[in-house]
Amino acid sequence: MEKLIITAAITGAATIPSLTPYLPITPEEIAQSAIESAQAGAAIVHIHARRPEDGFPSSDPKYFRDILSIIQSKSDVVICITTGGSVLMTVEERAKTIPIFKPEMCSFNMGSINFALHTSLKSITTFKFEWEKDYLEKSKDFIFKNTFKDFEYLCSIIRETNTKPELEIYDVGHLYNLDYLVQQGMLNPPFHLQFVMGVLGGIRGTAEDLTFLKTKADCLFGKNNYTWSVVGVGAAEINLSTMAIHMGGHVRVGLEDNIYIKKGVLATSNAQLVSKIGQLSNLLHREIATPDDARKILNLKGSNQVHYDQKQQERQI
Ligand code: KMH
Ligand code: ZN
Repeated sequence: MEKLIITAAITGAATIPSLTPYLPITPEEIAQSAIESAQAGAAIVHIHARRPEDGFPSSDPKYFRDILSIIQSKSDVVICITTGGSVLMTVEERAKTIPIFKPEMCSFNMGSINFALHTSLKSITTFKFEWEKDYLEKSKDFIFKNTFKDFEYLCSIIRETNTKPELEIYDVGHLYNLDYLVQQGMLNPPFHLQFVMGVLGGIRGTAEDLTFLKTKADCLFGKNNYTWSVVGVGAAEINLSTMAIHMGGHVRVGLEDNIYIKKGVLATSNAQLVSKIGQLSNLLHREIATPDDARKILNLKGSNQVHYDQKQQERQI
């Protein structure tokens, strides 16, 4: 079996600071957590940014520049920048970092869904920041918009920057959306699919759901035309990760998707979640991929192009 690629999703936009004191917020904290995750075995880090003063999800390139420059001064980990941002941002805002930083990978959300976070409200009694309560309450009415027009826009960006998309599949219809883009010649194999399971609004994180998505992807694209990874949002994380390790898929973990190391116990870092997957993989006799292994497995443009031109970036910011 191929080596296991572990992706660490460091901070995201769905986890709010009041849920855990261990959520990295400032660019320095996000970068440090990414570096520690890489040391613990992550080959890829999935990066969002937040406003340092209150943790509100941000698309501001100046924060991304700080995060990336710290990570890249200390680690050769593969960088995957979000184009999902937060559900409150437009697609233009969400994707504006990609032409600037030209990362090896970026997320590419394969369809619109409800993305409800309000269920977290019941576990919080006091909020650290003013925006948080409203953000969770309003999520009852959020639609995470990813239309065919948005796909066209993102396809043009990834083509120009030669960035490999991590195709986020939240439900089975998203595989059919991808199939349509393939038929139109807008995306070409080999694909990297990320099955995001357990969002309230998307497919659940059960064993049957994962085998169903995998079977559908095999039928539509052919087993050898794609690699895949799984994100189990919340409690589904460890079970789905175990399945993916066993089935030849890859795994994403991190405080963006799940804040617990075991039932009722908060993870104290992203690295702790990554280490747990490393141990699991060891028990299941699967080797862990280094960043360079991941570059080969995913056919990425390579580390020599990652180190971006600082001057060019500053001009664009
Ligand atoms: N937070 C995940 C459920 C993105 O950044 O493009 C989805 C995600 C989307 O990672
Ligand atoms: Zn994300």
